[in-house]
Amino acid sequence: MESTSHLSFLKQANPQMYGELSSIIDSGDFAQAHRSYFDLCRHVKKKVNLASFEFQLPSPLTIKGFAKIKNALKPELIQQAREILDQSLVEQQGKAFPIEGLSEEFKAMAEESLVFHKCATPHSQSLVQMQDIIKSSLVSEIVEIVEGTLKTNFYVNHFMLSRTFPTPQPVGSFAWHRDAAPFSQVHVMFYLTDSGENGEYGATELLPVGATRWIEKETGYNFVEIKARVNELSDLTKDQNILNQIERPSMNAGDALVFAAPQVLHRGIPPQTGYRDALLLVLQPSILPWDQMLERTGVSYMASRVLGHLNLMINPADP
Ligand SMILES: O=C(O)CCC(=O)C(=O)O
Ligand SMILES: [Fe+2]
Repeated sequence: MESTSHLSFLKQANPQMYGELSSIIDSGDFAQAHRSYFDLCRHVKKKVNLASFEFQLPSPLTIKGFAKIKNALKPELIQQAREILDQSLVEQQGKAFPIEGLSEEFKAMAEESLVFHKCATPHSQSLVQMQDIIKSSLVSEIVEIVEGTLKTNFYVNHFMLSRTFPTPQPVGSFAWHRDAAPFSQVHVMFYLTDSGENGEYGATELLPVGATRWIEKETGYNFVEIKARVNELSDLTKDQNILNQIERPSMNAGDALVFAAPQVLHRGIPPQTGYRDALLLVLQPSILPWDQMLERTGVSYMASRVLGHLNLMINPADP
């Protein structure tokens, strides 16, 4: 724990809160640790940057839970990311990510999802390039939304490069779900291919945060296990006022979808033909700003986090 860079920064910033957080982490209650850690990040930010958030407009993530940012990733970076994906999938021969060490439930999901949803584990030689891509991808519009929502800094917890093919059986993140992750987790999904006007080449559907809460209250559907996920929300409710709120943003390659994954119901839509390529960044609160963190840590540690859905079991102060 001592070696982790932002935890030692925290120690200087607020020894008392650091002490409290350390003992929670040592107790192994990572869910609680994520909450305390988030509080602490906000506390430090507020002290450093007094009242700078007071004048900000409410974030679209707070109001709706998601936002689309156009042209976040430049064409040459899209191409680079897709080349890394191509290469990685060839090397893995369709095996995608390592599933050893996962719980039985995740193993089952991974195996079922792997049939149509391939996740790359980039070669170590590609990691420098990945770092550059990530650095350029977090444009100011995205940074402002995320920082304005969290009211503190964030860091890139991990990235995932994926290629999704047509399937008659959409499962895992292709059925309706909320990610069972720390509440403050934000996902940024860069489309590397076009979705098509109606999502025919692969898309994402989301339900705004208000309607998601309504579903939770009325039906109890929230962080349901993988096998119990529904493919259609109409299986949960016939209320048109809710169902009409489902959105399927039309995405061009380079556009980004920023969303509060634990707070809004969402699902991937597999393509009808061809395949969908995407780069997902999973963000979490941080003491230091994301670019400083990226500079300090690099991206190699992220390779072991391809299945970041396990984040509740990861020390929030790591790296
Ligand atoms: O593949 C998609 O469009 C959805 C991704 C997703 O569920 C997530 O990033 O949490
Ligand atoms: Fe998700």
